[in-house]
Amino acid sequence: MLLALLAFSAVAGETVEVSIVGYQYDPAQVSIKVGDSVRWTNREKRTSHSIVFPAEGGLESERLFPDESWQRRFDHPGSYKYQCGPHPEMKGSIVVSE
Ligand SMILES: [Cu+2]
Repeated sequence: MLLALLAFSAVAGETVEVSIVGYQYDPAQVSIKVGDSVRWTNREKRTSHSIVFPAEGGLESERLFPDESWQRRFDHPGSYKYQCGPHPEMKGSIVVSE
């Protein structure tokens, strides 16, 4: 039981916020630790966006309409580049370290 609690606390990371506004991810570059999460929130007035990870078979969030959020936890170190589905010129990256 105690071991289970310790294991849970070890993987319960922080959540970093990224806003989507003006056809940009803000901040576009984020550095986190393994086990942390990133939450993207669409702050536009009327445009929808998504988050796509091309290196992972095109893993994509749902389309986010204004004020909607999507989050993903990162359990492995690495550099994760992403872009917007409908606007591929919108780019960002997450660097995950041990
Ligand atoms: Cu977009």
